[in-house]
Amino acid sequence: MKITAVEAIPYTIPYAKPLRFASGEVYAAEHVLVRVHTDEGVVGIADAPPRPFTYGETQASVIAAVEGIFAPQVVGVRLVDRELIASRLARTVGNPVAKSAVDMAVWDALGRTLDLTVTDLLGGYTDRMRVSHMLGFDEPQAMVAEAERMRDTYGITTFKVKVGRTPYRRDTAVVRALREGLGEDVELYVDGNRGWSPAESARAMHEMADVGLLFAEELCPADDVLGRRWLVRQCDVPFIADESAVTPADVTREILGGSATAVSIKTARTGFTYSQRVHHLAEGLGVEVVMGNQIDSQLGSMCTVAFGAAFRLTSRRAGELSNFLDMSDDLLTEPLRIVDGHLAVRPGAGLGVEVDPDKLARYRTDR
Ligand code: MUC
Ligand code: MG
Repeated sequence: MKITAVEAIPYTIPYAKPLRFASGEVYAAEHVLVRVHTDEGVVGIADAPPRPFTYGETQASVIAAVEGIFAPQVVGVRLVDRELIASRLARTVGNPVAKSAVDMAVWDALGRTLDLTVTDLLGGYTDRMRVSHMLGFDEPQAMVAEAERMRDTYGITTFKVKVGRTPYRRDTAVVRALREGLGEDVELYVDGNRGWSPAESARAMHEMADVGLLFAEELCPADDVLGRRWLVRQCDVPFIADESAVTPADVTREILGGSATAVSIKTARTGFTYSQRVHHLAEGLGVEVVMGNQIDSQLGSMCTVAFGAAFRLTSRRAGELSNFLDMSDDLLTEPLRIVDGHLAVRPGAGLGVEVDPDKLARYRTDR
């Protein structure tokens, strides 16, 4: 089970409904499909969704890092030597999305080789996750209508609301409209993508005190250290670190420094190997975890659910697993299905999903 080659294939699929939030907007999935080949003819797959505004990576930089730096370091290594692979990838700073795709494709190839699901390899706790849907910037009535459609069509009852606009009342009005429109039975939380100052965040949270929020995520810049600690101390819901806690070391600093009280795990940026470390750290520190979405494709969402279902802590809360619904198409042979508000792990080996060669030929941009 030795790695013989690693491919990085760029593709572009437009979004039917673009996602807008405080730090950027996404009109098309300009991602990179990573394939890890072995000497037994097994091919592991994973998706790399570059997010320039969050990590500085682009489609071109992901391809350059995978082909130029990471592939030569992992070719010849056995699939089971995941810690060796992780330590080689860690020689290069940054490039979290490129590294994670290589890491997850290795786990997928290992699962296919051993005829086990990735969830079973990781921890095997359960076989599905509850789904949380992310609502991007729009007018209040449009966001309420989208949430109602998600609830009525897919049974989703947890919503993450993008906030962080100025004036902040634009967003608090949306959150209030969602609570009034959807009632007390839905779970609502907010994500500011660093858009507000600590003081604006505090005022907005104060104004929403009666709305019954589940969490608040990354409302202000993490680098405003004292301001963020001041904000987190007065928050009466867990404060999730997302962009500010990309590595296990970041998580340690944020939590012990009092500038976050919960963690978002995104497999797109910590793969499976480092997501395990973040999970174990969060469990040891006793903080809540949400499986986040990096505006993932179906393959990326499959990675999130495969990891989230593996542990009790990560499957406890609804995971952000539905952004792919806004894409105009996808690469997989069998589309993911959200049923009764849940997304299930695929029973087959590895991630249990296959890329459709015709779709890949249609959307790849390298030939
Ligand atoms: C999120 O949780 O912030 C937006 C930017 C990004 O990197 O992920 C998304 C969702
Ligand atoms: Mg976030």
